[in-house]
Amino acid sequence: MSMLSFEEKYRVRGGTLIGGDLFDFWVGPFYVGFFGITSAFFALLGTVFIFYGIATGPTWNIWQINIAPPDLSYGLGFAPIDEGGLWQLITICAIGAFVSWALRQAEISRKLGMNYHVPIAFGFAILAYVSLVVIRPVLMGAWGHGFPYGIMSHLDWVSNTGYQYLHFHYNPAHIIAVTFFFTTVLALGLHGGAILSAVNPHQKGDTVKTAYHENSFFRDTIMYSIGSLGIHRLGLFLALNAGFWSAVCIIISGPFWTRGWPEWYDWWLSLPIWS
Ligand code: UQ2
Repeated sequence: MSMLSFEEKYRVRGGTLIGGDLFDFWVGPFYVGFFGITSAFFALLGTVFIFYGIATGPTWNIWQINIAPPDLSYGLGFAPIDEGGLWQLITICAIGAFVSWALRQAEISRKLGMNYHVPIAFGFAILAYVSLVVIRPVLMGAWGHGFPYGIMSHLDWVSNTGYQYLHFHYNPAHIIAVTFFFTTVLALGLHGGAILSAVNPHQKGDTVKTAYHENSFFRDTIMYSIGSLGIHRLGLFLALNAGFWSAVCIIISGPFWTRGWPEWYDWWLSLPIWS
C-alpha cells in the first residue's frame, strides 16, 4: 500500500490537548498541532542560542566547543548571559522542545485511538536528562551542578563527577541501570535477529517464515519463548527501567550520598547481627 493512501484514512480531526482545531492540520507528512509549533519554536530558539555561544566562544573545533553552566556561586539564580546564562536559556529551550515533542506524540496517539506508550517511554528519556540538569542541581542548590554542553567537556564532567564519589560503578542504582541497558541490548539483539532471520530467505525463492518458526527457534534453544507480544512488553520494560534507574543513580549522588560509593556497602558491616 502506498503511504499516502492510508495516511489519508488515518488523518482524523480532533484529539488535540489544547487549542481545539486551531493548529489541527498537516504540512506535507507532518502533523503540526499546538505542540508542533512549540516544538519548532523551542528547537529553533535553542539552536540559535547554541550558535550564539559558539560564535562568541574561543573555538569552532567541534570537539572543543563548550557551553558551560554558571559558576556554583550563582546558586539557583539567573547568571549573566556570558557567565552561564546562555546554558540556562539553552536548558529551558531543550526541556521546552522535549516536553512539547512528548505532548505532540500524545496528541497523535489520541487522534489514532492508540494508548500513550510512546510518549510515556519518551518521558522516561526526558526524565533522565532533567535529572541531570534540573532535579539534581536544584537539590544541591546550584545550576553549576548541571553538565556542560560540549562533546569533550561533558565527558570530562562525567569523569570528574564519577571520581567525586571515588568509584561511581559501586553506586547500586548505577549497577541496576547498567544491567538494564545491557539487557535491553540483549533483548533487542535477539528480537532483531529473530525477526530478520524469519523474514529474510535463506535462498532465493524461500518463503517468509511465521511466528511459529520464531517460537520454535527459542523453544528449541532455551526451552522457552516469551512470545511475539511478550518480547515487545519485555523490551519496553527493560528500556524504561534503564532510563529510570539512570535518573535515580545520579539524583542520589550528592543530594542523598556524599561519600565514596564503595563505602555505601558498609551497611552490611553495620548490621546488628555482627555485634
Ligand atoms: C521470543 C519471541 C520473539 C523474539 C524473541 C524471543 C516468538 C519474535 C527474542 C526470545 C526472548 C526470550 C526468551 C526472553 C529473553 C529474556 C531476556 C531477559 C533477554 O520468544 O517470541 O518474538 O523476538
